[in-house]
Amino acid sequence: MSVLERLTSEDAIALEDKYGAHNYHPLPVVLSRGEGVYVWDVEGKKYYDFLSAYSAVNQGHCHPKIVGAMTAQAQTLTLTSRAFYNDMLGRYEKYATETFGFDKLLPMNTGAEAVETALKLCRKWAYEKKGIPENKAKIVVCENNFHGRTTTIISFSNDPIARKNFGPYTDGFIKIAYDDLAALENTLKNQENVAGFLVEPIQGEAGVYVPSEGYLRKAKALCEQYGVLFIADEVQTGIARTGKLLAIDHEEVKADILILGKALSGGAYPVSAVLSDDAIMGVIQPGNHGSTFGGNPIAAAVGIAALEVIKEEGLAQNADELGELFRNELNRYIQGSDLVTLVRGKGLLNAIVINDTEDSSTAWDICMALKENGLLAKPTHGNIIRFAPPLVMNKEQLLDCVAIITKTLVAFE
Ligand code: IF1
Repeated sequence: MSVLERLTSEDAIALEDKYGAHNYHPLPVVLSRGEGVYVWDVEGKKYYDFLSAYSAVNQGHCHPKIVGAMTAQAQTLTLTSRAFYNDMLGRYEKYATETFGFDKLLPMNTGAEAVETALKLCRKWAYEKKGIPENKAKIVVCENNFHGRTTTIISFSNDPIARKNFGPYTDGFIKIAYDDLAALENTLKNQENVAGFLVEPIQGEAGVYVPSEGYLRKAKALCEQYGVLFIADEVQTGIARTGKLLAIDHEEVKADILILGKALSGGAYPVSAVLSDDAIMGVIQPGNHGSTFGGNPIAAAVGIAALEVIKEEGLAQNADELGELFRNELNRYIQGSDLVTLVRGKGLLNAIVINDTEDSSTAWDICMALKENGLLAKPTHGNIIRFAPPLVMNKEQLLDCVAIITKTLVAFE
């Protein structure tokens, strides 16, 4: 078989099964094309994408402006490393820091790399600015967090599947309950050497847990009170997904360290970033941190285009309006349902909770039926299905998706 020979779904799945590590259990659909809110499988069946690659494709699949910027740059200069300057990085850094309101940006590639960068930055600031004794810094994190898959990040995960048999683990993290201000205040008051608080503004993987109104604002105030850095992981919730440019914008909170990824590139290329002001980012000196691809010209060109699309197409506003419509429509369905107990979310980051046990296959079975009915979604944990379409969706398409979802759910009632 030639590498580019047309494959059936079955062939493609068999190839991955034989030659690929089994680190995922994908829904049995093999995609070969994407455009806007749609994807097609190798047999040509069309689907609504209701996952958006976990909120990386907020601008829609293969957005012409983003793809255009990427292909133009790819034919000009792809990678210089940071041993030399390039003519795209500074432009991107200026545009992105002005967009999010920070002095400086440290460019990386994946979300986990950006989270690791933020942890290193927080610790270095703690030793050199706050005066915490070296190697004593602690960073507060939340139970049921998801921040990536590196050894340090899974060291503070409580998901046994993500964590077990990857030890020994990195020290220096304190876990507290999410959306619990008393737990945060007690920790900041009683624990020595706390350097930062790392938090997802909405816990995505845990099942789209939206914290209580005011949690983020009061958490930031507690961090200020105790001289601790508020570190917002907006890899999944950022870039207009929740109806504002950032999820913390709903509470007018400015992070001390902001972590971005995924839709920072519209899903076209790995682009992530850590943003902070000079008083914090200034502790990073040449040789302290870096990456071969971090800040490469293609990433810079794609990052600019991806952010311009968000602004030019008013995608935050659209996510806000369509998210409201989606939850209202699903809530109407839930009134008469024994199967679905709850819909929750913000903007176009939503989830439904299925009235079954965590280890039941119901959520998976519903996603398989949704696939047959032309909509792709995947359970997060057990009995929770995340719904996160591209933010370029229009009202007619959303209502079409609501019809598909409710028609599918009815068959399981
Ligand atoms: C997988 C989850 C979502 C993230 C937040 C950092 C990262 C992620 C808030 C790391 C990445 C991805 C990773 C992917 C599936 C997906 C995911 F299910 F894993 F948890 F979205 F919820 N912070 N999330 O959500 O970014 O290094 O992946 O670029 O690993 O299975 P990354």
